[in-house]
Amino acid sequence: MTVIDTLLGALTSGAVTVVDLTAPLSPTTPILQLPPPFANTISMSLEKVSDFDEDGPFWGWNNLHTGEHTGTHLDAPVHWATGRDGHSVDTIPPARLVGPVVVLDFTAQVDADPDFLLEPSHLEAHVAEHGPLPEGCWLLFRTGWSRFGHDAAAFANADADGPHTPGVSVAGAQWLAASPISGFGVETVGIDAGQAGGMQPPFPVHHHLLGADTYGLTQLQGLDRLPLTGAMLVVAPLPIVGGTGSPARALAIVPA
Ligand code: 23J
Ligand code: MN
Repeated sequence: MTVIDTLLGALTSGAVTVVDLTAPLSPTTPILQLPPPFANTISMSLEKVSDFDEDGPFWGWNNLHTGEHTGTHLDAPVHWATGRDGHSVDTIPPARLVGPVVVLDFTAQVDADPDFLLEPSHLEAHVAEHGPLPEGCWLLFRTGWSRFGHDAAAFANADADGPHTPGVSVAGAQWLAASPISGFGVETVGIDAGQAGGMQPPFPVHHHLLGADTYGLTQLQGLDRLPLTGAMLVVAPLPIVGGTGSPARALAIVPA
């Protein structure tokens, strides 16, 4: 029995299950809306090429129109000024896209304060309780925010000051960039907090993590179906040559 035989046997027997953490990708998938003067990406859409009609009597297919950073997506280092000499999404080593999962559950704190920020003290408390973050893990920030994913206004939670969604402080981002994680995953539209444009540096999670060859993963759902430790993540972005990111499937392998 190889280790793969053991895993496949566990999948067949139900001893492990596959949990899809990916949000549905459609024209109503929420996308980031940066304020003027910044430009924004397009929403996802399908353009019909044929639908079992005169343009293709036995087949249906579409052209796909989308931004790179739409829905559940991976942020590659070249997305940010600090990582622009680093990996684009096609050159990320595949082994970095598979790893152990560590879930940080801050659902209660975010329910009380949508602008909640993860601080080094929260991360240190996690380590004190559960041990050090394993090399190459994917740290997933569970906030409950995915429950707003069907409603773009609720998901953005914006007022005159901009969006109010949870994230990470500047010091927290520095802490994560110095940790051995492969990536940081969130339930929100981006890896930074809604108010992160006003931080110093702006968007500190993008700044520090992408500058440290650590990847971002957004708009996850179903994190409540994961144990805090013990699951494995497989992230599959498209190998867009030179791409700054890609819509991705995120699958967790979870012990039953
Ligand atoms: C560009 C500028 C700011 C942000 C973002 C993109 C994202 O969230 C993203 O999807 O990478 S905050
Ligand atoms: Mn992105």
